[in-house]
Amino acid sequence: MASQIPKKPNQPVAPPSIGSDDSVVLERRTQRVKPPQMFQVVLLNDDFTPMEFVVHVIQEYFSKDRETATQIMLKIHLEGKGICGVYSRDVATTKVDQVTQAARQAGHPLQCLSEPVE
Ligand code: TYC
Repeated sequence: MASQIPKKPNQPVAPPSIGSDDSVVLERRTQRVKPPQMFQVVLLNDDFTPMEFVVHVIQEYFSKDRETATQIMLKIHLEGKGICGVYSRDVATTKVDQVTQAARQAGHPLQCLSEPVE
């Protein structure tokens, strides 16, 4: 027989227990699993990395179209830093490593880091 208590999506239910009159008791539990911490990947401005290289990096590694990538690059250039994307910890770490390696290989000092989203 189907559960008698309406269940919100993903709302956990305790294992059924048997009441004193042999009835089956389903106890609703509040959600215990909190969503994972997310990390924003940030590029920092510098005086040496060419604008075109930064636009290319934002397109390639953060899947932005050219116009969006250009807007993000200009924001970094004017404000000192800018968020390129928000990811799980592992994906953010991989993005930082890939961008840093691409920049060093091309001889640019571009700084990329990840930080927890509040
Ligand atoms: N400031 C750089 C220049 O004038 C461009 C730049 C933009 C560099 C963004 C890094 O994250 C950066 N060539």
